[in-house]
Amino acid sequence: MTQFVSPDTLRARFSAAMSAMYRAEVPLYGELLDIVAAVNARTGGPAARVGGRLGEERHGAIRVGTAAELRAMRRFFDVMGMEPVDYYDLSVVSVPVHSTAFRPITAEGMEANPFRMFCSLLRLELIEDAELRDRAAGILEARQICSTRLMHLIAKAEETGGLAPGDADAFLEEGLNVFRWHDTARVDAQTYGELHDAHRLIADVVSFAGPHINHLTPRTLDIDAAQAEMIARNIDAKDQIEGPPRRACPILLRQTSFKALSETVSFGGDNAGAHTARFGEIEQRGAALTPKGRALYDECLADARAARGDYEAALRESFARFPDDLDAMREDALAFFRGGNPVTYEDFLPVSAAGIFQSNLGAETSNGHGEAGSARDAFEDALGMAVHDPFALYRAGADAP
Ligand code: OOG
Ligand code: NI
Repeated sequence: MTQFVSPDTLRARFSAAMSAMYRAEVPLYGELLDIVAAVNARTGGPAARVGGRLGEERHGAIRVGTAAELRAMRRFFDVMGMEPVDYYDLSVVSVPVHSTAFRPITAEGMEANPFRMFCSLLRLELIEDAELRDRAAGILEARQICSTRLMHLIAKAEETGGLAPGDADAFLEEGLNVFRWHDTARVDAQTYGELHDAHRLIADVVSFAGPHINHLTPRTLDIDAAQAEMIARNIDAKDQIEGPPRRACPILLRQTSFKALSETVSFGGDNAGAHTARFGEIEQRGAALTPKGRALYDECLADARAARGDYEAALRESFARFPDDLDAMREDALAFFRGGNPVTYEDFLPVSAAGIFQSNLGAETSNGHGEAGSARDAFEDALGMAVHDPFALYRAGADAP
């Protein structure tokens, strides 16, 4: 019988290889890893009880252009035990994409290796200019983000139930190439400019040979300390941490990032320009909330965002309504628990993701795109399956209430 390399092993090797590649491509990412490792080493208390996975923990993000590309990504990540969880509608903040996150769907899988990939699909229909929209679609149709060899290996894994060691090596090598940075655009400077004027993200997705990884995010146990250290090192960090305020009992997800780098790209010949896409992010994870807890979180956040004046103060004030005590959180059924401890939130937050997108797009995010509305059905059609419901996954791994 053939001995297959397990999906957990493939995922762990892929995550490590991505980290090495991004570290070489974006040295500031390496600096973030150093900061996070130092902060985590000196953070004790209950936050430190996150098991052995922490040093290996990271998520990445990519953006694809077509339904076919999204489906290829779904099949690619499935080989490594990563399935689409949740639907994120970014049009609510005028970003023309919608997204899911590929990740292991069991607590055991997350423990074996917690690598996740946030994956956005461009919504070409949100380009208002019909001529430009058709041109962008044509450019995307003509590219192949996965090599023939990679597609062959994915099909082999699907048909035979896994990959033997030699095939696994080839799969990982070909897979890594999909997410590599290309400093030469596939479009001329004129086209790039038009795409960019429609939306900076459209230029990012359409102009290159593939969906370059745009950030890779390590997990810190104390994001305030890590943020302070970023600032102390003169890293161009966002002013504000996204998500809930600092609490004794962290909930969901808090994130911050350094702003996207301006990088030189070639448009053929000696025609060069600058493109900003790649950045660095860090995150702190807290308890996964029940639907009731999430509704309360959304209310608190909406209140803070509606308030005038100092946002941090408004955030602290509005979240005073959210009990910051594990017993109260359990009694009020606000969070999921397993064996006395909160279950860690493994997913993302649309409003936080929006803040991350926005901070890296500059101030002019909207370019006239209104709120286009959710297109979840279209997304799931493109994906070729329904996304998993995160609440159902947390419930399955938690103690009965
Ligand atoms: C993805 C932004 C979302 C997060 O951590 O919320 C994300 C992107 O910029 O492509 O990664
Ligand atoms: Ni991220």
